[in-house]
Amino acid sequence: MPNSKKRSWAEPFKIKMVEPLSMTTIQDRQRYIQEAGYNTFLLRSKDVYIDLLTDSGTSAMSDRQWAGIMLGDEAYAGSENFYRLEDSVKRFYGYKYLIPTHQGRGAEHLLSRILIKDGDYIPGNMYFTTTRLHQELAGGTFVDVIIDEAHDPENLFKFKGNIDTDKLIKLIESKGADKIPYICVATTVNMAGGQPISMQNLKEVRNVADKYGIDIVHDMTRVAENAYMIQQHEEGYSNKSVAEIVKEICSLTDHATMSAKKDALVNIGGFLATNKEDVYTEASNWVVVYEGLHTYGGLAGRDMEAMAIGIAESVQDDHIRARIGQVHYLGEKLLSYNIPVVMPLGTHGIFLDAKRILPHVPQDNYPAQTLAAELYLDSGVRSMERGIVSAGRNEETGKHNYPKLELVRLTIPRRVYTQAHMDVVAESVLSVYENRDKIKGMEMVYEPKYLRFFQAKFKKIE
Ligand code: P71
Repeated sequence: MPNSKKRSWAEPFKIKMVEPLSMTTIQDRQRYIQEAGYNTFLLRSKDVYIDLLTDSGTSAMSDRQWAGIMLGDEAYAGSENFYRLEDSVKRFYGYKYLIPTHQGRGAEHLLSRILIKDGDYIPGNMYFTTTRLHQELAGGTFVDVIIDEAHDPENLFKFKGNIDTDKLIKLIESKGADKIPYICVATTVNMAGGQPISMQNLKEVRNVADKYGIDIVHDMTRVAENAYMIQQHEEGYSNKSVAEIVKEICSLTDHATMSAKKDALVNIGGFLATNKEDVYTEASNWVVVYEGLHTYGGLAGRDMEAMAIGIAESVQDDHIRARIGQVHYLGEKLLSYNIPVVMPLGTHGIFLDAKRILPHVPQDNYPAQTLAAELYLDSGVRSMERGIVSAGRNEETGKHNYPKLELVRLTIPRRVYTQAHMDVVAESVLSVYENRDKIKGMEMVYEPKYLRFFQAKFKKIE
């Protein structure tokens, strides 16, 4: 019986242009994945059916954004689009100074280089691969101060992106505040499964930062998604708009790095933003060395225009409700099949718990990497390993880091796929799950030195 009380969410857009998908046979896929060394990063996208590798740079732009592309002011210096972007960043995020960069890691590079000295420690709510590497390359050591619950995929706490302020204070007291250039706060926490931080926790972190005179750097890659979770689940926020909550989050931080390829709905772009003039001055000097002049930072004028418009669209309540609604639709479907996924459901994707799906595969044989390859083999759905391969090696001992979370991420691009695609994905995961006993692990046969997950190659254990 249909339930007349139930009201579904629907996408707040209609589709104006389509891009055909290609289908492959199982024989094709066997060849493609073997040639790719069982690494989904090394597949050609034409050989992928539904691409859930990442939500980064893969979103669909709106007709407004595409129209903005035609308004590119391709001047080397002082492009009109830079000023429009600056205006958007001030209006929606509230930061005073803006330096565009080619993407998020460009901003991470500049900020790490400016703020970190040799021997410093950088506390953060769980590591992110590129963020941590830039901190290390600048001479720092990342320290994970996220709450313990974040490392437990079955824990149902709503704000698993929170920082454990006791851990944070202990670190500051033991190393000395002069060894902590900043606290890194990500909204949401990608590696924990797309988990949000609460406003209350952020305020507590702000208090600690103020007490010790330490800055906060905001990795605001998915800030609108985090704001939506606050609106839905934190007391006192249900009547505030996502846009208001986003602005409040930003107001509690000093500097920001942004990969606009996620929340801000563009295919390329990012920025560094700050409220501090001295950091801005130094960043505008370094940016010309590594990215481009401070009014374009490696981007075309048209890219900055699309970003300025994307930022405004990204904080609309109906957009973000439908975006996270779709992610949760897939999650609920997998849960109804009893497939172990990270709980609570995250905001940018659903994370399969490879440790529980393949308990018979030791972590040294890369369960998540194996599961991602099997999913591709089954249906051509591309996902991403977020486990031991992503975690890399310990700098000193040279041994693998063994993360508690061994996950396969089904990441949903924004405004790209339909509910029917989500059904197909869920059915494919189920089919792999039903055959899980036959799955053995893999061995690594090639390992690059930096960010090894991008290019590592594997072979199956027969
Ligand atoms: C994602 C990505 C893109 C990516 C990066 C590294 C390995 C695999 C995939 C990028 C992020 C991110 C956060 C929280 C900074 C960056 C870097 N995420 N912080 O999830 O999620 O931004 O890619 O624009 O350089 O697939 P960048």
